[in-house]
Amino acid sequence: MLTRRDFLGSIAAVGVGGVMRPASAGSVAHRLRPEALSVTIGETTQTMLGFNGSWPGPELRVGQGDDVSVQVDNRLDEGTLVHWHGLRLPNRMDGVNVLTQEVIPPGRTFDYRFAAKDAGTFWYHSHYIAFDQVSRGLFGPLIVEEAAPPDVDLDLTVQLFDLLVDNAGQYQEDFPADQFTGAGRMGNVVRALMPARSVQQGARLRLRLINPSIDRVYRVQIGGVDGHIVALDGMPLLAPRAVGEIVLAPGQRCDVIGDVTGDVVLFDGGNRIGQVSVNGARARRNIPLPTLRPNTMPRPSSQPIQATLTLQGGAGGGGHGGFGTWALNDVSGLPRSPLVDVRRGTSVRLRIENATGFDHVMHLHGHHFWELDPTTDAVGDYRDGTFIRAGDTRDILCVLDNPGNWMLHCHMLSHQADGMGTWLRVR
Ligand SMILES: [Cu+2]
Repeated sequence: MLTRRDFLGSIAAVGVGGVMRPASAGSVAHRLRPEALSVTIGETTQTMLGFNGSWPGPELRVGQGDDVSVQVDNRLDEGTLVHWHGLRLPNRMDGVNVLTQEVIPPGRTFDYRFAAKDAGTFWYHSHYIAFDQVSRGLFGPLIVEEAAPPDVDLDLTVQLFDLLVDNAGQYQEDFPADQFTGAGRMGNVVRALMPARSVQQGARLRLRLINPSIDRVYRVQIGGVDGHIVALDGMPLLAPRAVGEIVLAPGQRCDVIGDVTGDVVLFDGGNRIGQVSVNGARARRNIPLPTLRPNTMPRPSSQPIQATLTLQGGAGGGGHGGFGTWALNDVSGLPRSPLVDVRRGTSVRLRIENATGFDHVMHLHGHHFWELDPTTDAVGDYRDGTFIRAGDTRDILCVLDNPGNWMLHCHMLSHQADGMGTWLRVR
């Protein structure tokens, strides 16, 4: 996390006129060094995982259209790799072992290179033994700035994270079997991790909420901000939406822009999990809240091919053909054949039936998709993760326009670890 000094520095850099970016696309090089590090949680110091000496990893910022290169230098004593969550990038840069690359062994590096096509709020994380490595801290925000960012005083990234600690306050290293069979591993320390401590009353604020928790679904309420939701999963909404209770499942993001009316307090299900206090005041802007310009979206066919995915298993669930606790279409883990195998540009309408007694969030790599309204069939939000409650069915529409082998899995990482993953092939 940023230190207080870093935070003050970032305020100075943001200034009144917003973040300055070069007018034309450039190239940005970052390095990420996954490593074990000491983290103080409450009263105790313990060994966790992070990047570049930071827990969680540092916030990477690039500009839309930039050619991005990130060298990952694995200093862990185990393998790892990095997935760029929500980015529409070349398949070989997607950071998924078996499907797109080999695990980066200890002491070795891998160069990720991609163009930052979409502006928005994204994040990066380990995709190897992810339930464990992400739970220990191998994640961080990836912000792609608009060429002309909205005029705000503070652009604040908030990571909603939970940790499971024992009675002595130590991070619980082992994952008992029951953490894989139900709603997942729920931490008992729940925090909104954010670099800012204070903000001026009347300031215009952009909040970028990210849920990197391995299993927890947040029900976020925000006090002290008069604003609206401008983006979900990095993609601007066509029309901004009122901020009520924001349901944020693992992997999902939400951007809010608003004016500060008092201490900014974040709640999860009524419990206070973070605060940015008011310090000083400025006159509120007398211009309307900004919205965001949509990223380029593909055009779906009116006659998509149809496919069905049934989510199965879990404690108390019915039988299925897979070997794990969870299964997708009777297979646990990646099946030999993809769920769909299509030519580039094919539109697919996928019906996802949650036949389990638990909620899930299905995340597709390399693409976004539209959630379809269950009653009117109208095209809804353009996302990379869809939250499906126990017993519900969700139809999504996707233009598979990015060639490669792409994972589709539950982003509750305990579920993924025990069977909930499949893949799509785009030729
Ligand atoms: Cu799940």
